[in-house]
Amino acid sequence: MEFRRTHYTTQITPQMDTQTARLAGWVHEIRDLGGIMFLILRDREGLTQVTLFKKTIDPDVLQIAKSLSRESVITIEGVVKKEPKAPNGYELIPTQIDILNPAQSPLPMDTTGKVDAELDTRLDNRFMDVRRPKTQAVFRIRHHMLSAVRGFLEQEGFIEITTPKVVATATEGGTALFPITYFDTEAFLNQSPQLFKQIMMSGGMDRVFEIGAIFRAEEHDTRRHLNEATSIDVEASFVDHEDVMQVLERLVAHVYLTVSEDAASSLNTLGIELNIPELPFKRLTYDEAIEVNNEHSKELLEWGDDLSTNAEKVIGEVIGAHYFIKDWPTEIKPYYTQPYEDEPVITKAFDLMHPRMELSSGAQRIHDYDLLRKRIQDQGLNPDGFEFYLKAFRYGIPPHSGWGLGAERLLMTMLDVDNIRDVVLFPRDRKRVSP
Ligand code: AMO
Repeated sequence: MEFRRTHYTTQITPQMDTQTARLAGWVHEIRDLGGIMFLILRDREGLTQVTLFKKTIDPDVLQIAKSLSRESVITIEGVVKKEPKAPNGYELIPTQIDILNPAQSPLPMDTTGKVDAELDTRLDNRFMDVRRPKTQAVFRIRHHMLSAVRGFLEQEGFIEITTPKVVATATEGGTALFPITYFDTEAFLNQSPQLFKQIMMSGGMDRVFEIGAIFRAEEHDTRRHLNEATSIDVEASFVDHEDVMQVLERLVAHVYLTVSEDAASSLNTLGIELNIPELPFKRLTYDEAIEVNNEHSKELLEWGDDLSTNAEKVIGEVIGAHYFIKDWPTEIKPYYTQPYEDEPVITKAFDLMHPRMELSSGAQRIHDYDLLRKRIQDQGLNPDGFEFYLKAFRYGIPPHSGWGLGAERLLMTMLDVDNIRDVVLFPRDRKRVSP
């Protein structure tokens, strides 16, 4: 039996009335109503109603149809019939059904969306969960989102790089590392491509980006943290933090617009209409953010405090749209951020916020070797471990700036998804390393 993709129809329209079509896919549902039987076939384009009139159908075809179990993989050849009452305005009257691979029963979970499954059941059976049109829509949108990111950055002159995920040192002081055994030495899973993307600025690559995994060994169990996340990282030379903030806000707006056009049918499956964020995003200084919090919240913050989850929520509600918080206290931002020359207690760092959560952090970076070495020491880190990085600062590195944007957070806020695990195929969290 042949089953090459080219042999099958991918899109049937009512205009194909009376023509022969061949479909390949999964048995989504079977409804036997006595004189008539409906078989709903699911393929990458969606659902097709296959109608078997028991009086006129070939008995062999009927027998196969009756033997089908849900989620079996089949091919169907039949005649397209315009039928205004069918979901897509047509139905298929089968002349042949072949079973390519029967599915066992009972199924580990329902694929029709009629029976709700717990998140854990869905994640344990992700292969089957992705067969659900709504789940699949999320991952199709994720594809379009990443493709829009690549398209935008390429247009802006950025070059895509890939950097090691197995490393010898921590990048982001403050967040925990996953140690691994690397032959006869200890290594770690990288928390961020930060050091490598900065080294590339010394390499004269000027504008680079990476879309890759970052690993954070924090033990949180929240709806917006993963232990393995996807970061969209950007670094550019001869620009300051304000310049890369503009790149970032334009990227976000571009992604929303492109996804709304390119992923229209998946958005439709989810019943979502995207509102394209308006530019420019509001910019609050850290001081203003603290003020907004203290005006609207019972949990008061003092200068120098990091913003709590509650503060993010309070400020997010007041602003009601994407916004930046910039000019942070130097002490609570990583060693590589550039303090203001005239007021070094404040640094040229920013966060991009969605009303629900932080989406991105970035900064102008220190490019002066001595200052960078000192800042590493000030934060209680040993500069010797950073020699491979510091070396790139001794032989001519331009002023540069960049940011890291959480791909999952961008997607979950765009689609108003509650739990970050719903926008990752195989999430890694405190309790889950499989599948
Ligand atoms: P930061 O640590 O703020 O900055 O990370 C950048 C963005 O990555 C996402 N993110 C996460 N998403 C899900 N689960 C996590 N555990 C998680 N950790 C981070 C967030 C966050 O805003 N090197 C800097 C970036 C830079 O300055 O270029 C960095 O890693 O959306």
